Amino acid sequence: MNRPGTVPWPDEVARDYCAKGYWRNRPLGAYLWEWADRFRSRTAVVDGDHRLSYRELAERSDALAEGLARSGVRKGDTILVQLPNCWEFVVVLLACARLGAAPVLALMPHREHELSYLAELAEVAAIVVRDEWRGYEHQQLAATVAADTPSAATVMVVGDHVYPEHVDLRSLMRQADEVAARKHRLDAAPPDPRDVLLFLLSGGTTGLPKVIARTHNDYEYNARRSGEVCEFHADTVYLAALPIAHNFALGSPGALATLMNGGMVVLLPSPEPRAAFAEIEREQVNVTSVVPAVAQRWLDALPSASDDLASLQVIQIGGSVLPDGMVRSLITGFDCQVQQVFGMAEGLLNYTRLHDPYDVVTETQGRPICADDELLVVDEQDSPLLPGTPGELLTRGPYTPRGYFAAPQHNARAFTADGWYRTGDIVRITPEGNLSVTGRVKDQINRGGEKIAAVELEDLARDLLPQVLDAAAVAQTHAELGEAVCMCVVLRPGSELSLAELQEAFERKGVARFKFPERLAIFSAFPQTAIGKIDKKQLRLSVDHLLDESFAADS
Ligand code: OOB
Repeated sequence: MNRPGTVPWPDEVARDYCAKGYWRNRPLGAYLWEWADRFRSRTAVVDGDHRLSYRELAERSDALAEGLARSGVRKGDTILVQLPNCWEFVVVLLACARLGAAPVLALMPHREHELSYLAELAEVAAIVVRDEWRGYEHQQLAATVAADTPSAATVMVVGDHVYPEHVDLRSLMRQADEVAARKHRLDAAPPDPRDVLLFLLSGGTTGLPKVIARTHNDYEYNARRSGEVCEFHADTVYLAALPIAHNFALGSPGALATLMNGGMVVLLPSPEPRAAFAEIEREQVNVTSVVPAVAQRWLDALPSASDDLASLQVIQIGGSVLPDGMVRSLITGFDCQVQQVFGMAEGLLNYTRLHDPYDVVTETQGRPICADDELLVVDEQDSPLLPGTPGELLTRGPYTPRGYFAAPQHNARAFTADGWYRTGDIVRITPEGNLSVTGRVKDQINRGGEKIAAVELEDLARDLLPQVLDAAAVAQTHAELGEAVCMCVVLRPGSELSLAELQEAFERKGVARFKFPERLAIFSAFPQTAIGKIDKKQLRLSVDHLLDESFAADS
């Protein structure tokens, strides 16, 4: 079964992935009761003082699956989900998997601009949100988005203050009786394992975030194989401090591989070091994943921390380029092993292995998880380069879909005719087969691991501010985040613009805050390349140079 808008793997390739055992042709929900029967009263999920055993997780997920169905959500439907790291997130995800409804995993900072676009693109049947989060009324936001969505989505809310016209999601999870009969009913109508399990968001390089349809088959393999490579087991205690709506903490190996192995998932709503360290001690966490910006905050907080962090055995780090020496600092600072991870929501995952030599762990971003992950390093004309030469990485494989959801025009550029995904990353492959990420060709800003398409910001600046003649968003080197957004503009003659005005315009439009430009640079004209395009390399250099000068002036 193929949903409209998805791009399936060719039949013969799919058959090969099944024959090789990568794809097991079972929906993810089919595993839920297997876990429950094997791991029973062991704790599956910890969220503050709330603990769910494996059995409770299965019972609640089934209850919610039927509750969703009673509220009008059907197999094959799509749901927009915007939840922080909380136990309800896990139940919603598994309930959707049982029912065969696919969640689009939005991030907490997303606002009307992003959510309306996603709701319309995916024609969602429901929108699941928290009532309120960090002082922001998500329930109100969801109501606004639902009212604008042609598919007339039902709003479903997790929280204590659910409006009467909305569905109280927690109450749907609370049907304790009828466990066996309900299980039987859901088992009798399983979703097709080739159908979409969930939709992940890509930072993308054009317009708003692209949506990636991950199937039951491919994402189950993504998590299972990652768990094997990272040696997850029944005593794994995984701290999800990064958003689990993101592929890294969700399934690479993340929360899902922990559950597959009978371990315990500890959820935290933020990676803030004090809370994270306290939780590591309290729950005896032994593995976690961070992006470099978070790792730096943890390293900075370490000298003044009094928590006992001895349980922590492995820190996985990835999502953006690491500053020199960071892996070494983590190994010594936390007295633990480090794994570098170079992954993407589009699929391909690379890890350094726990038994790799020190140099491989500190200097490379590891190697793929599957023998059938195909890698090609090419030049600007798509010609393969000699081994060891840096170039753009193209990839295909059993968990790298062949196209973005409902984006045929973009797919024509982002994928080759024979299905290779253009990662936009510049890599070098060592003789031992490890990858080293040396740069990128995609026009993106990687703000502490959050990817932002430059074009999206440029379109916003031009559309929202009449005084902007031309706009170019570039990454500006940032001490903590690695990169931050700098908006370069050329203004109409005689007009003015301040950073505050620019940010206010973004705020009014309902753009996620992490995309707000943190710096404004006004140019009389942009530098151009030989073929007349804006020379972003040059712009980036001049922006960083301006910054250096202002630092010099300050000191
Ligand atoms: C992860 O996924 P996404 O989809 O947010 O971002 C993917 C992109 C990559 O194409 C690359 O540009 C960058 O993020 N990236 C890295 C990196 N890991 C990701 N750049 C340099 N070094 C690394 N180690 O970011 C993601 C997904 C699953 C696991 C880990 C990260």
